[in-house]
Amino acid sequence: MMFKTISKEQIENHNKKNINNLKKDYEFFLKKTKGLDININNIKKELKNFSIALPSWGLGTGGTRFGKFPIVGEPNNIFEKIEDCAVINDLIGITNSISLHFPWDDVEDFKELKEFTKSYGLKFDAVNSNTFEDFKDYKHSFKFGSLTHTDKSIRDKAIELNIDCIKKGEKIGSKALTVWIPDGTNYPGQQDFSKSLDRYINSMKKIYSKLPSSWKIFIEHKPFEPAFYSTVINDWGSSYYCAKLLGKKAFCLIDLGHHLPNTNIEMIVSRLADMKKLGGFHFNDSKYGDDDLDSGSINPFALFLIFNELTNAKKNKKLNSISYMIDQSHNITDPIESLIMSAIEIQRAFAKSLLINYKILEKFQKKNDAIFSLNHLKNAFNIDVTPLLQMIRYESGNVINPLEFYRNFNYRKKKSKIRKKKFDISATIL
Ligand SMILES: [Mn+2]
Repeated sequence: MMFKTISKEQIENHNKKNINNLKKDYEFFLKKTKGLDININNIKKELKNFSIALPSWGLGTGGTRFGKFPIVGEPNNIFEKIEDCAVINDLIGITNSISLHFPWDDVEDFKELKEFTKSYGLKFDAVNSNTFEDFKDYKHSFKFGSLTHTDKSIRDKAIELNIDCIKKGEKIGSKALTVWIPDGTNYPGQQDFSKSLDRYINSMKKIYSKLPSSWKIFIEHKPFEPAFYSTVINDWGSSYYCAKLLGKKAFCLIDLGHHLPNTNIEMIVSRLADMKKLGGFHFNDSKYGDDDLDSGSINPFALFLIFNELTNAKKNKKLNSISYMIDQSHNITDPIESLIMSAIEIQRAFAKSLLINYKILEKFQKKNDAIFSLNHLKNAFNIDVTPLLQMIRYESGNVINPLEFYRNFNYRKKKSKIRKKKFDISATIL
């Protein structure tokens, strides 16, 4: 933590006011977990090593196809977004990396960007390629697809764009490229499913051949939107097939919202972990589809079940190193507040999974005791780990109550005096 915007003193003052209450709550938490046969210091260590990357595109107010509602003091460029990321990380301490999206986050001087980011104690996670829209200077169009386009010259443009992302990523110290393509069809018969997939694989092979040896490539699947009849990489099966064909550096990325309602995502997590092809996550939550709602805001139990699979796979030595990233759109909130809450919700689900005793669970499973198996999971899920997470933040020099601190800090108001106004219409103060 570099504490450039928030001073250490401000954090200490906040913590001084809250530490006595926290100590009482933490005592209670320790009492509650006493009978669980867990090592709290090991759990703390695991939680302190856990980090989640923030999405650069989640720092500005998002929007829907219906419009955007700006707020005062919102960031105008990637440098200002990094300032905002640093505020989040200074408060919660578990988000020290940022995932960029190109060409959205293009800058003239990547060295300057890297240095600037480092000066805030932050680094870069996977870079993302955007082949889902056309930009002004394009002489081609991705309207009918990118890596799978029927026209080779357009496929070449999409390949080039992805290779360009790798080059930019190398300049900023990134180690992975996430590829999500919008390619697919809106009408039956519009494309040949099989030929589209062949074109995807051939295009991806060309990108893969340009990956530096220490890099990974993540394949992100999605069943619909903007193509509403079919997508080329529609599910984890297609994603796994392509990752397997490409080679050792290719992995599958699970975006929670990229599944049809009620899909058993935790089971997909387990399968991909077993197959050694689970590479990363885009966390968010959804009620209907790719809603990009805040992580854990709709179904925290489902999030917990995902971490149950991850923790179990790790215990069984089946888990690769995973890139944890957030992918959300914040339409009516201050993105900083949404991201603080979301990162903590993800950390919370992970923490609860660490309270599961897999030896006990296995005993119930062997006896086919459905109720006590479920009850064992529910017990872990129902324990309030808030004091544990607060204590970790306190011990790491972060803030006991980050949302409360941030509200009182008046960050947006302060920034509105420095940052130039992006919109003519009056922006709201949250
Ligand atoms: Mn995503």
